[in-house]
Amino acid sequence: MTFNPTANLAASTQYRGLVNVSARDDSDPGNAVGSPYTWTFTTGNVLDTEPPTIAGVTATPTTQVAGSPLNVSATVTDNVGVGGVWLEVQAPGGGATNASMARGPGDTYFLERAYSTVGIHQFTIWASDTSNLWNSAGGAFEVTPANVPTIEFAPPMSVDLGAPLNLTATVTHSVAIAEARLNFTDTEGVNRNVSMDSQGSSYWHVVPAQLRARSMSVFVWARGVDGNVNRTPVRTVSVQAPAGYVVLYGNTNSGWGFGPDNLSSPGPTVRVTLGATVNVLILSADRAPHNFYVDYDGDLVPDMNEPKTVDARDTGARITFVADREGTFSYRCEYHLSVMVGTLVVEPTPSAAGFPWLPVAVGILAVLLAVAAVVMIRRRKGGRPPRQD
Ligand SMILES: [Cu+2]
Repeated sequence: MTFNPTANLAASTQYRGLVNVSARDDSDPGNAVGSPYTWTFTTGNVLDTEPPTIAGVTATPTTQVAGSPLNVSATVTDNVGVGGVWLEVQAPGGGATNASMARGPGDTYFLERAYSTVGIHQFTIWASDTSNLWNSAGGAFEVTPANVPTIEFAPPMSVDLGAPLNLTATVTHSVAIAEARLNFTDTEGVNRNVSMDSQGSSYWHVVPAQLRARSMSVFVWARGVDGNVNRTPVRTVSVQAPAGYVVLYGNTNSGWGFGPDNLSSPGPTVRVTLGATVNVLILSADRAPHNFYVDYDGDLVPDMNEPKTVDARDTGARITFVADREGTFSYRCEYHLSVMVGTLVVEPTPSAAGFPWLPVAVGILAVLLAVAAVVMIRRRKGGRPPRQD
């Protein structure tokens, strides 16, 4: 009996053959088989020469924003058996990763992960079979910059001592902004992270007035409703005394001082010259209300003609006045008259003090007149025609 399968049998597989009683022998009309005949056989371990087949190579999506998941998959089959499947990815600008792909439905293999490097990524799927025969197939995908909020933030280079600082930013995104925060380290070294107020795409936060002439560091952070976040670089804002101002710090119990750490009672003596324009900035070192006035007449009451600031508390208070009378006076805080007191000395100007402006001026005038007279005499002599008589 000859047995001819209509298709190739698989290797290393047991098969069962069956001849039933309808079978006849070669005679005419043919003798039936006495009883059914069954046998089994196992195919041999043939030499595998076919590597795996890789089809349906797909990157999903083909363009993905940085940091979001991207799936690479393919259908891998083999005439005997698939040994393993790997994904090798070349990052733009160099560097490669190689990782095993997992078995999915049917004959699919996949690897899902996020890529951070922006640009075209070339990849190769490597597949081996159980006979260690290899095949590969290539593809590519693109990673684009993450879709994150845009933050425009340009804080000023400096802010005055005692002045609040309104920091503003414009924050936009392809989807709505969920939150924008201001992170700042104040001049005391305290770091704060506060939610910014907003209207439309405008965001702001008012940083309290600072008492120390130091730098603050600030940056803005924003998050979209899609969860994507962005932040600005750290910027520096220096806190400075306003130009031309005498800065006085006041404290209920310690008096006055030129700095927050050197307060005394009586406070420091302020010296100005007669006729000078005097600019004073006072800062409340204890955040209690204080003011500053010059008690010209010494009656312990700020009078109409005496320079006086509004109250300084969370922000500083300023005043500009002309030192229009010579003498030694007290400056005070009207709420803490005895502790918060100091001396203002209005000194005579150098001219009034001794330099002999009047004699010198008269002398210079006399010299000028003399020179002018000589010049005129010479011109008259030179300009006259020679006499003919
Ligand atoms: Cu006071």
